[in-house]
Amino acid sequence: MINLNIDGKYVKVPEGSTILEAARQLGIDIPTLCHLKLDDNVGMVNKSASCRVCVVEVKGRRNLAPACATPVAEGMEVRTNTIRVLNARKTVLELLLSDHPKECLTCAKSGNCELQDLAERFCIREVRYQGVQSTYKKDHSPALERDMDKCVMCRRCETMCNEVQTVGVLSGVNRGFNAVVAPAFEKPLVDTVCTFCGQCAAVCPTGALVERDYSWRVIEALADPDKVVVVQTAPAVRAALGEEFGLEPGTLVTGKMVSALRQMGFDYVFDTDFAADLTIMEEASEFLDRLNRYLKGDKAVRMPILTSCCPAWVKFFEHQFPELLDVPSTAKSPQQMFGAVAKNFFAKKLGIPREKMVVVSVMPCLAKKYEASRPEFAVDGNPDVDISISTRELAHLIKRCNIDFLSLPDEDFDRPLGESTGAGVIFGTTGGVIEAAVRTAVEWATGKPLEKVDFTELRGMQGCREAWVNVGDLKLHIGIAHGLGNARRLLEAVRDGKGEMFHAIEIMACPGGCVGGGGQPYHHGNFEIVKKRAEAIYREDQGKPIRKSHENPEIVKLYEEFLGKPLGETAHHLLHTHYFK
Ligand code: HC0
Ligand code: SF4
Repeated sequence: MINLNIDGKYVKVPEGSTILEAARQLGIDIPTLCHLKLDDNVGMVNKSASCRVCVVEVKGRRNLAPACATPVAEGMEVRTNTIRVLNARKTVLELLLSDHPKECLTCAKSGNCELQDLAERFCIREVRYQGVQSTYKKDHSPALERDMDKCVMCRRCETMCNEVQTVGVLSGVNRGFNAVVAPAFEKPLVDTVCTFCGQCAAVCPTGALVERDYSWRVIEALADPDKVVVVQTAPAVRAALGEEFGLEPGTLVTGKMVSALRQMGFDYVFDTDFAADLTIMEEASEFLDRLNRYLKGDKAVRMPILTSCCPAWVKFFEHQFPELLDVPSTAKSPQQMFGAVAKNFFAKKLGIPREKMVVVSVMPCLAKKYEASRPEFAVDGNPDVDISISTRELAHLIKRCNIDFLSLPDEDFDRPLGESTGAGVIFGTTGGVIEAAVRTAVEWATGKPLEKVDFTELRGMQGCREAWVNVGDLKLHIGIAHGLGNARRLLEAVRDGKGEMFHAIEIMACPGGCVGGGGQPYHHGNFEIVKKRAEAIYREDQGKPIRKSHENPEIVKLYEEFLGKPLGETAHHLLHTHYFK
C-alpha cells in the first residue's frame, strides 16, 4: 500500500493506483472530461489523458500532472485546487470551447453534457481564445448522429468501440488541428461494420454522438386523425425512465409510463414483453427441436443455439462471423414479432389496412431504430415497426406534452398485446432471455412443472459466464455474454471447438444487457445505476402472477386463434427471419 497526502488529507491506496483514484477514495472530486472507468465486468478504462482538465500540483515536480494518468508514490503531496491548477483548468476549458460550437440551447446533449457542466462549474464567462473552428460533415445514420464539430477528442468512443465492443469502427484519423475520431476514410457509419449498439453515444461526454431523434414523427402520427397509433414498450424502459424525472435508479415506473402514453394519445398501449413471451414460444421450440435432433445423432444440426433478439449482436455476427449464420435462432426479436403481430393480426381484428396503423416502439436501444428499418421487416415498403424511439426520447416527449409524470396514477397495459409474464420482463437484463427460455424449455422437455422458477445460476454481471441446468438426466451447458467483446471471445471458442460444447448461448451487445442500452438515461460512467435497473427487472418478475411465457393466456389464445403452433407455417412466416453476409 502507498501513503500519500491530498489537499492536507492522508490516504492509503494500492500500489499502481492513480492520483485520481486516491482522491476519489477521499471524496475529493477532481474534474475530468476524458477519463472513464466502468465496472470491472465491463472492462472499460479510457486512459487517453487527453483533456488535461484533471491536472494537479505535485510537490517537487515542475509541471502539473494529469491526475488520471499519474501513479501515486510513497509520501507524495498533491494539491488539487491551487491558483496554478485552477488557472490551468480554466485555460484548458477555454481552449476546448474555442473550437466548440456554442449551440448549447439547441444541442441534443444540453443538460447532460459534461463539457457544459464543467464550463458552469468553473464559471467560464468568456472564451479568450478565438480562431478557426472545425467544420466536419455531419453523419446521419438510421440510429446515430455524429457531429464531430462537438468532439473534444476524449477518445472514450474509440475505447468503447475498439476495446469493449471490439468492433473497431472508430479511431483517430488525420493530425494536428484536423485530427478527428472517425471511421476509416471518414466514411459514414452506415457504410461500416458499426453495429449501432450506441455504446459510443452512451459514453460521449458532449453532443458529438447522439441518437437519431424520431420523437417529432411520433407527435405527427398522434396528430393524424387517419392513423391508429399503437405503442410497445421494451422491458428495460420501465426500470430507467424514472431517472429522467429525478427518481432513484432502479425505481420501476411501469404504471406511470402506461398512464403517460395513454395521456399522450396512443390508441393502444401495448408491451414488448408480450412479444418477448412469444419469442420464447418460438425460440424454446426451435431449441428443443435442434437438441432432440442432435441427441439422435443428426450431424446436420448446428449447436449451440444463439439468441437473436439483440439487433446490434445480429449485425455483429453478420459482419464478423459470416460462417456461423445458421447457428443463431431464426426467431425475430420481440420488437419485430410485435410489429408483425400488430400489423398482420391486430390490424385485421380492428378491420383496418396495415398502412393505417402506426407502430411505435420505445426501446432502451439505438440499434432498434436500425432493426426497424431493415427491409426484410417491411411489406411492400410498409414497415412492421414504423418508428422506434429511445427511453430518453420518450422522457422528452412526456415533458413536451406537459405531463406531470410523478403525479400520474399507475395504469395497466391494454389487452391483448399488453399481457405479459415475468419471463418477458427479464429479457431486459443480461441472462434474462436465456432464463426465460430455460423456464419454458425445461418444463416442456420434462413434462413436469418447474420446482423453482428462478434460475439464479444464470444471473449476474460477469461479462462472460457459463452455467449448467439439469433437464432430467441431461445437463444443459449454457453460455451468457454481454458486451460484444465478450461475445466475440465466446463465439471464437465455439467456432474453434474449444472447451465443453454449449447447448445454448445468450448474447446482448450492451454491457448489462438492455438495461445498459445506448438509449437509456445517461449514467455518466456510474455502472451501479445499470445494476440497480437489473435488480428492478428481477423485482418486476417476482411480482408477476405468471412467470413462464407459455402460460401467458393471451399468447395461448393467439396461437389458437391465429398462429397455429410454434414453428408452424404462419408462425414461421411471421415470426422468423434470416441473416445476411
Ligand atoms: Fe431489449 Fe428485447 S430485451 S432487445 O434488450 O429480446 O432494446 O428492454 O425490447 O426486441 O423484449 C432492447 C430491452 C427489448 C427486443 C425484448 C429482446
Ligand atoms: Fe462502435 Fe457501437 Fe458506436 Fe457503432 S454504435 S461506432 S459499433 S460503439
